[in-house]
Amino acid sequence: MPATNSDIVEIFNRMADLLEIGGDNPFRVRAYRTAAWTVAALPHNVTEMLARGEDLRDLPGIGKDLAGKIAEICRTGTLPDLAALERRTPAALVALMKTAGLGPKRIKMIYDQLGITTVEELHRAAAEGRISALRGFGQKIERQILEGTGQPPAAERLQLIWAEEKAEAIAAHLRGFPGIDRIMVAGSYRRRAETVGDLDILATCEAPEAVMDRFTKYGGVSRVLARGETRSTVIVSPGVQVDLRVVPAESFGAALHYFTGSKAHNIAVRKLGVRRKLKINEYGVFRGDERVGGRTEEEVFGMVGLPFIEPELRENRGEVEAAAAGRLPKLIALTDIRGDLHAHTTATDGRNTLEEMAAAARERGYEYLAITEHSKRVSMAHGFDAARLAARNEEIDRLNETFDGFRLLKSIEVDILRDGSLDLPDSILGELDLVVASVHYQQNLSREEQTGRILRAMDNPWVDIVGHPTGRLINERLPYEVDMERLMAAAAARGCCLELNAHPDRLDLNDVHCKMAKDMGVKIAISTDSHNLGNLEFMRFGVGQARRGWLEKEDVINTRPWPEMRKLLRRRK
Ligand code: DGT
Ligand code: CA
Ligand code: CA
Ligand code: ZN
Repeated sequence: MPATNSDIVEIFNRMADLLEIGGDNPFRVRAYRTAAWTVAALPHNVTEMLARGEDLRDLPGIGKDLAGKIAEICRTGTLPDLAALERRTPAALVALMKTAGLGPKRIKMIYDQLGITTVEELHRAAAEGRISALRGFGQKIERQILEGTGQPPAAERLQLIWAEEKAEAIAAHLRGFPGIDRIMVAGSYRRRAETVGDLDILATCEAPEAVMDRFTKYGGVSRVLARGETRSTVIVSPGVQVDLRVVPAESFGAALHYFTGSKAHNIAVRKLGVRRKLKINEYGVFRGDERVGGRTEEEVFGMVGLPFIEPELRENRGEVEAAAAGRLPKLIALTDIRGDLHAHTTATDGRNTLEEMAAAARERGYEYLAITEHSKRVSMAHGFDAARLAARNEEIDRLNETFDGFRLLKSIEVDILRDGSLDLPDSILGELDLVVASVHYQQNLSREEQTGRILRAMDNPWVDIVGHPTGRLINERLPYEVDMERLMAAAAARGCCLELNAHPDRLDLNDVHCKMAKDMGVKIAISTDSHNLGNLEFMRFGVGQARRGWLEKEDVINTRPWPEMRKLLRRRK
């Protein structure tokens, strides 16, 4: 069974967690995390790289030992070291770490000193004040446990990037099969939801039997749950369910509409049908017993008097009404993007040099790329002080001389300090092309404090964009407490933009916030937060999220050529 990159990432992260809980050497722990990060950011499938004879030791942070382990995972799908570690660690602790939002170090202490192994026990201990009594644990963590344990996602959903890797691999496996007509991945995946519960694939073909055979024999399948003539369900590692349904060509549009969902959207469309005495289901559109449509989705929409509604909008958040009124947004497309406004290089915590990042951006056809290194407060990332920033600016000026139709923008991702002041003086920020300001530390302030902090940062006239405005990490960290309504009202009043961070771990702003920004007149920058040149690809996730948030080309600043975008920046107003 060929391993995917996500398998490797998962195994390495799990190794790191378990080693950390076990109190292992921190360097070894970090080595696994770094390797997981490296693999996660690779634009290519590792199994294929190995098949081409590439040496994994050329990758950053991967030595002989880890390269051997990756090869082993690719060969067998598992790692014996992990199985051994799992036998030594209470499984409940690992689960606890995920649900409680605490790191492995703290979990280990809680386990060692209080013997806690379940979320319920943790909650009880926090309520009884036994957590804050531990050395190194404050009231804040106790409060966080009490407020947080109800919230984190119970069943972990697959992030869109990994769902995409699985979906595309399976679809390609099926497409290559003779007799297959059409393959479409429907469900939340087609709606570009930030996480996906399971994959729903539809096919039309001549010989359903043979296709089911092909599907259940796909190399990544770890279990076949059901195998029927027109429907099969399998599990592919790591525990992702995939449904394949074969439907007749005359039902394809109806089935595609039905299985793309969302359920709430389907219900709203079906209601319109009822008014016209039409029955709409996954087999077609019917008047009495007569099929009157369903070959295409356009036909389904058309029968109820609607134009085609893009999948990303199908959440029953007003799209049916907007479609009926002829007021659907003309959604932004990936090809509208002219540049990227958030990127790091080797000068701080990125993996590629300034020159390499510029070359990759130009190769994508971009007209500009903003280089936004961290500022000095983010010491872990070797953030810039004023002197290093000045030297970098000169370097950018020199490089820009050599480009035609492309420019690097002089920028910084300046840290918003605890009190809302910025990590670099105004005189320095004023010299740049644009400034992104982000919160990185003290993410657990009260709602009042956190909102006040970001509002104060926005008072600074040199802040053009607020980066990853809620700080959430999907499946990992909840957003910080912040009054988004006040933040957006302030952004609108000041002409400050908000970022839609396109990194698949972040997607921050989320879809609902994007729509809110549009409605409140706040402009958005869609940026990848690239830490290597492969990350520039993440733009597609940002655009997907933007489309879910009803954004049009005009709502997003980096759809404009630099001279025009520049005029939109707050510093030019
Ligand atoms: P997921 O998998 O949790 O990320 O979300 P979806 O939207 O892919 O949901 P899923 O896989 O349960 O079902 C796929 C689609 O099938 C769903 O979006 C709408 C449709 N569907 C499922 N159950 C029902 C239902 O009871 N009524 C209607 N109208 N549609 C349904
Ligand atoms: Ca699904
Ligand atoms: Ca499903
Ligand atoms: Zn960044």
